[in-house]
Amino acid sequence: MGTIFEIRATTYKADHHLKVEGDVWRWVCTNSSRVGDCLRRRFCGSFNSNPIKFPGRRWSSASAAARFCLLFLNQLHSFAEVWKMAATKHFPRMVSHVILDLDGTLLNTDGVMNEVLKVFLVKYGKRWDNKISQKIIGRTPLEVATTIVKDYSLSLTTEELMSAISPMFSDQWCNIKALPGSNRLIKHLRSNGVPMALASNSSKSCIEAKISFHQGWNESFSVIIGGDEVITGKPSPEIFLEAAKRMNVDPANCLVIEDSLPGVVAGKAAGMEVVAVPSLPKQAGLYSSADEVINSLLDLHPEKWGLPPFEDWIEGTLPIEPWYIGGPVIKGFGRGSKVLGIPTANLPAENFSPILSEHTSGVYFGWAGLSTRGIYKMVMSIGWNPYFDNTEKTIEPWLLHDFGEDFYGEELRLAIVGYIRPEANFPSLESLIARIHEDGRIAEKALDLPIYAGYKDSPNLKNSMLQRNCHS
Ligand code: ADP
Ligand code: RBF
Ligand code: MG
Repeated sequence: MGTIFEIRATTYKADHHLKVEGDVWRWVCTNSSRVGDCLRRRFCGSFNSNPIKFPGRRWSSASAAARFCLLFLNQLHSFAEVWKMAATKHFPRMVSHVILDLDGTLLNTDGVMNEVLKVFLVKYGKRWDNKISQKIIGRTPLEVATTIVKDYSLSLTTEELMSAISPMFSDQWCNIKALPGSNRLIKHLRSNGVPMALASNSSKSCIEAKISFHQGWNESFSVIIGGDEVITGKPSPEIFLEAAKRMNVDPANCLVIEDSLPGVVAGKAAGMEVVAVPSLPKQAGLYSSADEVINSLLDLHPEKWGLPPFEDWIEGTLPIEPWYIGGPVIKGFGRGSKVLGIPTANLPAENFSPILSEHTSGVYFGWAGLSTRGIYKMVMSIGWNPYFDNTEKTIEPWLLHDFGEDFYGEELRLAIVGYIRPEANFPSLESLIARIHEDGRIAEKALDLPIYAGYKDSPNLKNSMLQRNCHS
């Protein structure tokens, strides 16, 4: 079937078309600008519609063209019943306000929580084993305490547990790190004038204490609301509805960002758009009610929700605060990756588990120093390699150089300077390999950019980091 509907939005740089062929609609853009890519992602879907023709027009920028198309589509939506299905399925609603959860979403609270519970339970002759993590994430402090008392058959009341454990947590608040992408997101929304609320099941005073260790956070939120300020915490929508009310905005115009299942359920019940960022690995499947599930805040694309896009991506890469690891090259999984053309020089992950847990899984790149050979470009994955469904989080650095031999036992030092994408699963080994090669090309090219090239000379690549890792 030919084109039955087309919006043409010509900018000075490119031609944008929203084409509808049969019941398939597609965004077509004549160049590969970032806006073009984002539109293409967004305008893919299908629906049934009657033929409508729209005259071509010229626009001053791609985003003006996009706004025009959206406006037009929204109008059409309100007139034509047929659009309903496509619009709810494929058009995320445009929002104006963002409501963020704190623990596990902006803050890496899990590490501290595990540590405190481990120390506490030992006193009662029990061993913390992470098994109940999924049960307590996103719950109110009272619910968490009740679950622990019950699941560990402790001989104390919920109240006694809470009063014993609270000071242990407060002592640790200064040690809670921001999750990757938190500071970037807060700064971005704030500098673009997008109002933000913080809504957490923990008490308002705890929230304030925790965020006091993070510069600029307190003043970035127009509303901060704790679980003690509502009758029922998440999964009840109450806390989000109250946050919207205090921000003076319709709940339908809010985007919730949440790591926990109760939080996602609460956000949807409040009639809001919800992006889930699960804090436990391999849990994405549980979050089907969310409008989108992302791996980390680094993967958030605000423009999908009508918010200003991040502008820090450069040639398919995102610069990050560099971090450094090093150690002797050990045997990996022995999958014969070399045969596939992607040997990965594995490091003993247990030597730096704290630093590894700080960084979300994904594909990163940077520079690699081999003690006796020199410094090379490097691309790597961190995580559970979904294709192989590993049980351990590992680091898989592929040095972009042909050595023609192994170097097991040699000391390898890495400077990780940028991010490329989340880990993914693939339908075939061929498609995984093709994607890894694409990652390699992206890293190879990006590392010549001044923003990344300088780290090649980092002293961390030349001096032994073994000692430092032991202390970190
Ligand atoms: P393993 O299962 O031990 O990781 P691989 O098939 O992934 O085995 O091969 C990795 C080994 O190959 C590294 O430990 C290293 O000794 C060697 N090697 C050779 N060239 C490279 C390269 N360009 N990048 C990483 N490792 C390489
Ligand atoms: N494994 C996956 O399952 N999914 C990925 O998205 C993925 N991306 C990778 C990207 C790079 C740059 C590298 C070097 C490896 C990646 N891997 C990924 C891991 C790959 O499966 C693994 O290194 C080899 O199978 C060797 O164990
Ligand atoms: Mg390997």
